[in-house]
Amino acid sequence: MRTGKDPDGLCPPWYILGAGALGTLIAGQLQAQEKPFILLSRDRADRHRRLNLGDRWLDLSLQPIAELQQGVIQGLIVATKAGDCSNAIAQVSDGLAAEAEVLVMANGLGFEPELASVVDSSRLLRGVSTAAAYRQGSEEVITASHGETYVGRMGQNGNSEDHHKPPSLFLSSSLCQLKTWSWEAEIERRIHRKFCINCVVNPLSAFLRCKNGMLVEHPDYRTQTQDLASEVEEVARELGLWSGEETLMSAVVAVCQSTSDNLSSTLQDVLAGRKSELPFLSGELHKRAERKGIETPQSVCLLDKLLG
Ligand code: KPL
Repeated sequence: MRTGKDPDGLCPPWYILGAGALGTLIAGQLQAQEKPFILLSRDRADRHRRLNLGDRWLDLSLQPIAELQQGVIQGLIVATKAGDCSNAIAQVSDGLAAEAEVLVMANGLGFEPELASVVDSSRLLRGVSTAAAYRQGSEEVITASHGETYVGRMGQNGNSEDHHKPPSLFLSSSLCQLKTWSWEAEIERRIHRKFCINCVVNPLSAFLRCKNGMLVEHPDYRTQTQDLASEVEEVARELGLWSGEETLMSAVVAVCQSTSDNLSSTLQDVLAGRKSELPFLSGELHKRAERKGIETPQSVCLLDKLLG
């Protein structure tokens, strides 16, 4: 079942693993621009998503993983949480063609070693997106912002030259053609930047149970956002994750304003009683800081309150 059209019939579909908010939004972006895709579901009974694009609804069909044929996947987009990527990829490993490209969209850092055990680094791509969407009930996804999505290669086996290899023809004729998507040779820098922003927005919005915009609009919340951003920025500069003149707070303000109606992915997880990505955000920041003898009291306090 190919759910996106392909007028030329030339491009193989991208298979999307993880039919949550981001996976469904990516499927919608592909469908809106007539690029072929297949949105996968883990559960045979889970067959349908409705995506609100602001001005219209899109109906999307899901294909159960159990119905995947061997070796059909040329391109896989993994839109699961950081801690679930490796298991999710392992579940479709029979479906992956030998040369398949695997694009991992997860937020956070610290899950890369586990990923390396299921995907060869030469086929691994990383994506960073400022797109935002949230789920409404079990089938509906509401787009809060189409944002910008960047895709690139991490250096392989410590070889920093590898990330300068250009995108494959498949990638440049499909995902890189989407309006809000682009190729990024320096993807690691973008991953670090998003990590720092998520280390502020995600735990705090989950703790305060507020939409992203409130973090900078509500005076008391803005003070707490500023305090946490100062802590994260100081550590991130020491760890080489944040550089340049821009303050983390100004980047956080920009993201909160452009996704003001969104519930952060961590708040969505907390409200739904799901495991969140916090161990790969504030948890990972704290781990790295601790190794350097730096304290992160606000992040640790939020982790204690949110993870118990
Ligand atoms: O990445 C996000 C998330 O919620 O995980 C942001 C950009 C903060 C959007 O909500």
